[in-house]
Amino acid sequence: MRSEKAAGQPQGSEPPAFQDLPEHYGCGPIRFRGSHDGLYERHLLFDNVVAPEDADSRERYEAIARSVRDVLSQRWQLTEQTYRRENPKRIYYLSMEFLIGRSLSNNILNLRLDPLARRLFDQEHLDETAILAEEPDAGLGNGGLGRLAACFLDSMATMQLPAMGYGLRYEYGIFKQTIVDGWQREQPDNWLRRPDPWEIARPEDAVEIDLGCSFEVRGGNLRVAVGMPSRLLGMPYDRPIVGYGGRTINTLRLWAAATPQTFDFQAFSAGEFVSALAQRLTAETVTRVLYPDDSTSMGQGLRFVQEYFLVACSLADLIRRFRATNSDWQLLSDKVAIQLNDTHPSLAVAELMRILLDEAELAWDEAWDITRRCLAYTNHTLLPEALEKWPLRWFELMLPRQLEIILEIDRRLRDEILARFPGDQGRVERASLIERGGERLVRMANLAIVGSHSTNGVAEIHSRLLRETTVRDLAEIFPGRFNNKTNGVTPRRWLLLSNPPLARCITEAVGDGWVTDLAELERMKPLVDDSGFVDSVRRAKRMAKLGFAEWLQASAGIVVDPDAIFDSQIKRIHEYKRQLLNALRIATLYNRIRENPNLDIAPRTFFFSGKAAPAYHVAKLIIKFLNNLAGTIDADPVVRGRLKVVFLPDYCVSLAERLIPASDVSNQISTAGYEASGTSNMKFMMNGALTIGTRDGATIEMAEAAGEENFFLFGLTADEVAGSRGWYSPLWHYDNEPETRAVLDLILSGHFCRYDPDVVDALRNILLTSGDVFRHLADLTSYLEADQRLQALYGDPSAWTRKALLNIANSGRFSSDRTIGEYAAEIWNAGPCPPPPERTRPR
Ligand code: 26Q
Repeated sequence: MRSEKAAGQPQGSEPPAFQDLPEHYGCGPIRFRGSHDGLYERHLLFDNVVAPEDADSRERYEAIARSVRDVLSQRWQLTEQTYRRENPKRIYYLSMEFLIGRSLSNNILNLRLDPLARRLFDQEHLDETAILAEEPDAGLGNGGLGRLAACFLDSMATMQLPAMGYGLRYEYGIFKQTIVDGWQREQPDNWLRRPDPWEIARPEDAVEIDLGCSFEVRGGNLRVAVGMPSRLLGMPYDRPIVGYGGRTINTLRLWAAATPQTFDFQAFSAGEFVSALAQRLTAETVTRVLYPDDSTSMGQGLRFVQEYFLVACSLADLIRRFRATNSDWQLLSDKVAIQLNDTHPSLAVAELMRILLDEAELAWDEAWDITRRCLAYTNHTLLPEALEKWPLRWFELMLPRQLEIILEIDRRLRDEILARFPGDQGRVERASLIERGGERLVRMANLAIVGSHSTNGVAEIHSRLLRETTVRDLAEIFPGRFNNKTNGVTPRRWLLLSNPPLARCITEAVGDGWVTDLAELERMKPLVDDSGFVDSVRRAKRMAKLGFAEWLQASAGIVVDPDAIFDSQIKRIHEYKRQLLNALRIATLYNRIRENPNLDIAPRTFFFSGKAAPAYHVAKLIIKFLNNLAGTIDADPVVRGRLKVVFLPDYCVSLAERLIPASDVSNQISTAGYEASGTSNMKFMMNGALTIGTRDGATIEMAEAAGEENFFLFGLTADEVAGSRGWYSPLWHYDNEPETRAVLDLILSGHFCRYDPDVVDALRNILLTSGDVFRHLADLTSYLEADQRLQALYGDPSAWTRKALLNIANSGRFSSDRTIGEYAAEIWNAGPCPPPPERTRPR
């Protein structure tokens, strides 16, 4: 035995291996209880120095997470080794947001370690729910765009694509929302307070970034110090992205900003200890916090620096990787595909040109050709106020070389347009990268379109409107660049992980192929009339509802009736998403019951959840109104027990994972033409909720897939909304529709807002006086009609479940695997690069 040899080790021979240390080293033999491999106890003991029986649930979470990481680390580095050896075309997904949520249960699931984890939880009598809840959500995003990036990473790893995500390691993610007296309050999300077992710092891969100016903090604000060039250090932190099956493990690399010189020694010796350190604080400010806005972009200098920092670090890193195995710059576009998640990283056009011109010393035409072949851009919004435009002055101060390049791109673009459309100066101005008039602005969408080979929207209607309205001139100049990639969501997190009862029921019926090929759900179709199967789907929904109700009571003390229809609208609070229209519907139902207490109406619980951008006053007011509505209904003895409104604070990925499986009804009711795609709509669909919604975003394609007869569509179309712009009047609806008038009279009488007359004034203004920009009143009547049909159907449980089942069976197209397959084939021209299948043992 090696340990015997070690114990009797004669001096001068080989020292014992660590695991062979004899008892007299002071600790006695190390023993681990249980029949598993003991990783968990080892981590508790050696990382936290705590006995398993004394550990608290946070320590347990860390030990389990580290054990899971142990299991994946070998495959993780094997994946990277394979990419280095095979040198395939790599995909880089650049995004200012990755809304990851929790990782432990997802990684266990994707590694197929769930049976092992189950045994550990059982043997050690661990409280699984409490332990999983110790992991903070990684909330590095605002909403749809950030969550889409996270779903894409899951799909790319599952499909064994050689892909990598690049983002920022914000110290503070999306703020925590609390509700005080009905109003939203924001609290900082200090998610990294405790060590995060999923991140690995890679100081050896740090990069240095040059800026044309310095920054100082004055009076709490970041200010530019002109004419003082500075450097930032980009410190990478890697997170594993486990593909389903655990064969491919890709990397999400997040950059943290730091000062390159750990100390300014000269200042230090001159007695400037404090200011030397203070400068370091300034550098770290750059990645301190995620901007909590998802619809306006104006006026934030620090955001501009954040965007450049992401671009500069990521490009430096991927170019270094390219150069390690390739000497010919001409090969760059054969080896690198860079996807820009919205315009936020679109400075990549100028930065890549700078690298190719100044570092690779290529000629302009060569550099331009390579840049365009490498880059592709995804647009996520048509809202004009959300289109990024940065003051040209900021470029002068911070990025003078990049500005020079942008102006040269613009000069050539103008020449090209004039050559093709002689005399059309209007078109030149509209398509230009520079907006003139007032202060000169750089139009980031135009930069991204002109400097890339592909521009895509995220649903058919959105891609069409993008081409026909938002950037029409550029679409006419470069028609071949424009394409659609309808969004999708990962069925691993959004069905297999979040809804075990339904996932089991589906697998029992059609096998488990759907997990990696969601189109397989279609095989459920022949079973729609099989009453046994329909019953099992109904029971699965019931279990999810019971589970949610239990959790809600335990965690928030809120009691809901699982026999009620669970009717949800969960998303950012925004006027165009029309939470107010939902409130008008609920207030109308309330009115109907009060006027006719014997009304036969199915009990319903309406769930709202979502955050408002802290500076978006109207959105915050909508939250207040929803809470007042909830309170008034709860206090009304006639309506209480029949209708209930619940506003769930602090919407996040983990809350969505709980509520979506439990929901019967999904509200997707944006003003048509405004929601680019939506993605929660898809999650609801695959979890067997029925959708009541407008013809907007991907909801249109979902209804097409499920059959309109299995959907509750209502309201104006996007073309009708656009066409009504000249003549629409909310007053017409108030004057001519008795229920519309009644509900407005009730709301404007202050019935729900007795102590908040300001809220009433604001609602009057939004819905009537200011012209009801988002057409709430135009769609209210048809919303109520669709709602009536939906209620009637609920009275027939097997007809309801039949429709739910057809929705699930037709949701296969909305897997992010399908979306990523299209990006890979049609934009990136890249394919899988699987690591060798056998387990390799450490040498
Ligand atoms: C820009 C500049 C400065 C500060 C913030 C921003 C910013 C940040 C986030 C602007 C927009 C966003 C996020 C947008 C977003 O989430 N859009 C949603 O993207 C989803 C995925 O494609 C779609 O499904 C939704 O329809 C779309 O609203």
